[in-house]
Amino acid sequence: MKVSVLGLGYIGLPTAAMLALGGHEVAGFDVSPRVRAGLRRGAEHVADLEVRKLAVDALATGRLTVADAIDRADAYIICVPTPNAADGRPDLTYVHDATAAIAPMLRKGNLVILESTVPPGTMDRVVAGALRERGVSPDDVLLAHCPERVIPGAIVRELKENSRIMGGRTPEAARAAKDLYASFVQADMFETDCTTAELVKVIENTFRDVNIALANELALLCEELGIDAWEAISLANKHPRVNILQPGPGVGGHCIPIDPHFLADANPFLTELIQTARRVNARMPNHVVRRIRELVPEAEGGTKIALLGASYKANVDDSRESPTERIDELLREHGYETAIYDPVASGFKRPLAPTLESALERADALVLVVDHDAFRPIDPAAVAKSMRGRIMIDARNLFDPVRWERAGFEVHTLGRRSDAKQRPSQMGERQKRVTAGMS
Ligand code: SAJ
Repeated sequence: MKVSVLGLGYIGLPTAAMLALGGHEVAGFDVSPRVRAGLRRGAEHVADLEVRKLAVDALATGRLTVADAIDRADAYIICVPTPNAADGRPDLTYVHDATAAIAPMLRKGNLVILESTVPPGTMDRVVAGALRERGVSPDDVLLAHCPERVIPGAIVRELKENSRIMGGRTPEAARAAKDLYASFVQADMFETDCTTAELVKVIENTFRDVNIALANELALLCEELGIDAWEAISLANKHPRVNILQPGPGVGGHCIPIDPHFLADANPFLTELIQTARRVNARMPNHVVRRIRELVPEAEGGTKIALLGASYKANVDDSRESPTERIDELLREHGYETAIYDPVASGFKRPLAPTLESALERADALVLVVDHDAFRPIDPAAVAKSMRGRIMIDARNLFDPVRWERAGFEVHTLGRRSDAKQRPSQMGERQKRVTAGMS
């Protein structure tokens, strides 16, 4: 089959490569000349080395080509971003424009697949709508929504091994999409309608956001109660039907903090739990900063905090919506000097420290924000030599507290505080009344 893939980002590129390796003739197009040029130079701009190798292998077959314009094909796959606009509502401009761009090329019976995550109803309103605007009847083509499910960090494996939801505007469209993806998906592919597929994708990420919010709320509560949240959650997870995720300094990335808004936006009155979870997670950077301020009160100036990690999660380079960005912003608003070290991240809004030592120099406290594997071997004795202060705050429970204490550090971990009973309660009067009313 001749396939055109629009958008060669973290989903479009590996999908195009998989299809080419599976025997299809694939023309990949991206609006960014930088991306097209990078691909032609051996995908050197791709940080994920497995994806880079997959792309290089596919290009070597000659069946994957990088196109400077959208070409006619039998099937079109749209993999473009769906960010949140400034008003917090989903921005579907890229989806609309990509559909409008292929409209003049479409012939009867062509397959058009949208992979991007979108609010329920988008296939009907935006995709079919854009075709109608360009004089193409959506009934003349096969429209399907096949939302991506891969997790950054394991994209190549998950593309093959994860089951998929194939949402067709008609059953024929779902089947056609399934036949195309059968060239690389080794797991089940479930056929449904477009709108259900749209909802399912957003439910998946919302489930994760709500689960992490529970972990974060428990971490805050455990800090109040003087209980170790990490131990408590891991013991609760010994129950065969409990699986709580991990607390942390916030929920970042371009999916989980955004997709729940697609549901909340559909009906703000029926999505209280979803919105609360979003608020709990969005406030975690403030909590981390509150703990830093308790431990290292900002002096007249010159109080320096070293932050470890800038990407949105462990072992990925992507820094979009990274909790570090908010923590750094808040610290600087409070007058702290900050330095951020991350050997993995790219595209962070501020310049990063070139070395760990330069970030630690004169630092009064060290805060671990991202649990990269590259941070595990850090030697606390060497850190102590570079720093001015002896405070280490671990927001991911990565470091061994005993080792750090032995090196002379005062260790603090998110979700755990040994001084809970001695310090005045953090609960405000209103919170106390609410709690009293509950008992
Ligand atoms: N996080 C925690 N605690 C946890 C797990 C994650 O605080 O226990 C934080 C991470 O540090 C990160 C954020 O949540 O800041 C999101 O990371 P993630 O690993 O949970 O998810 P993503 O955004 O990398 O990928 C998700 C995946 N969705 C689900 O697992 C339901 C992936 O399968 C999707 O394809 C992807 O979103 C997407 O593109 O939609």
